[in-house]
Amino acid sequence: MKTENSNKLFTESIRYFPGGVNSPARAWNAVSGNPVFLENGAGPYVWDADDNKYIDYVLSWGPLILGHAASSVVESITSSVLKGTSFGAPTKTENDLGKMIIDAFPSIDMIRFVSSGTEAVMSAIRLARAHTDRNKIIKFEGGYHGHADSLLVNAGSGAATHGTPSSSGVTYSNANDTLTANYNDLESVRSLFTENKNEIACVIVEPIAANMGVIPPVTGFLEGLRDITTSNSSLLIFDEVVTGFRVAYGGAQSLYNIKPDITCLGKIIGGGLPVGAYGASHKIMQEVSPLGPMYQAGTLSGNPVAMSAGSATLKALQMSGIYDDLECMSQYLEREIYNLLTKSKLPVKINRVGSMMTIFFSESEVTSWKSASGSKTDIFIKLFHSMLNQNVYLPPSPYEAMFLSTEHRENEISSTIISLKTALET
Ligand code: HOZ
Repeated sequence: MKTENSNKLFTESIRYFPGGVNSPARAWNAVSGNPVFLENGAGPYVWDADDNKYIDYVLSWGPLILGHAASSVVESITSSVLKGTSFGAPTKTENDLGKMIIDAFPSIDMIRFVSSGTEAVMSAIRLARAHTDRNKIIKFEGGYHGHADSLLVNAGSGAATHGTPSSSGVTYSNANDTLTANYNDLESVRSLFTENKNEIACVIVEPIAANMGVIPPVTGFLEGLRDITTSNSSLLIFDEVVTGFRVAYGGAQSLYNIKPDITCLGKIIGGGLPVGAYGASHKIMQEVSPLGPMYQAGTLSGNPVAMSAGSATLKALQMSGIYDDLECMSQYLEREIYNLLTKSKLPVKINRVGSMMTIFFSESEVTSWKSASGSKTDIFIKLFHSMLNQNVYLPPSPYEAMFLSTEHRENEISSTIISLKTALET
């Protein structure tokens, strides 16, 4: 594979940006080697600076559920951009997308658009604190909710320990208000509530973990979180930045039939442009400025071009059968990968919900960060590079989700399988 141009660009970019990138996962530290620089995307494919063509299973880390440069999205962006790119004033485009999201999520009566998932989550935490007048929050080990200070906290070794910052620049007082429990372990949540009676503002959870690889909730986990938070007058926040409109039109909450108090969205609702949002009941959203005392603002919030990309994407997703079709293709890919890897005697567990999945090289089931981090990452790294050489672009980390779009058809899946066969033989 030719990589001359990508390498040249990387040599230049490390002079401009820390690690040569504007978001760390792109630097390929988890798989080593230089990242490829992408130039074009169309449907399920991307092309790099050396004109190598790949089947793309990253899809901008999730937003591109319709594939790259979907014509309805491009047309909508184009017609919006011709009318002006930003006003810093209300527009009809916000109403249109806002209504579509509120119709799709029964737990949301009102919504506030922001410009990224990080912003959505950071604001949702502030809202939970404002509403409950409490400071502490619970997150889960291995759960990633963007890079706001209070969420960049590691669990350490016990479920009931106070957090330690997992980034320099995060203060201990900030970390001390963030308690960490174990994903899929209700007992660890209950103990934190017992030890911090009447102090916990909220529990924030990815209802299907997607940032330690894909880890679905075990039966009863989300129901348990709902019960524990309700009985402690604490709020339940679902971070559906990845899962919203991905695993079902109404997100993971419709799939598992649980109503959180606050929902965070991002990725798909921006159709590939920068958008985030948080929404809740009327009662909770009354806290948000200018209605209430919780301040949060942004010049580019509800940007008309981004709103139009989101609306076009959601409109396309309303087409009947789309999620069944995604499920069918994803199931086919999972089955074929599983058969090939087990035939090669590799220890494999594939976690999949709809069109997002992670291949873990592990003997045991992967249900938490502990089991995810115990998987054999060296096998994944080798596979990542072999697949890249066969023109398949997997997420450059063993702890990320691979995504399918509506454009990943039999043709792409069977090419992926052929590539995997070759990768396993070499
Ligand atoms: N936080 C993203 C992965 N879950 C990576 C974002 C990026 O590098 O674009």
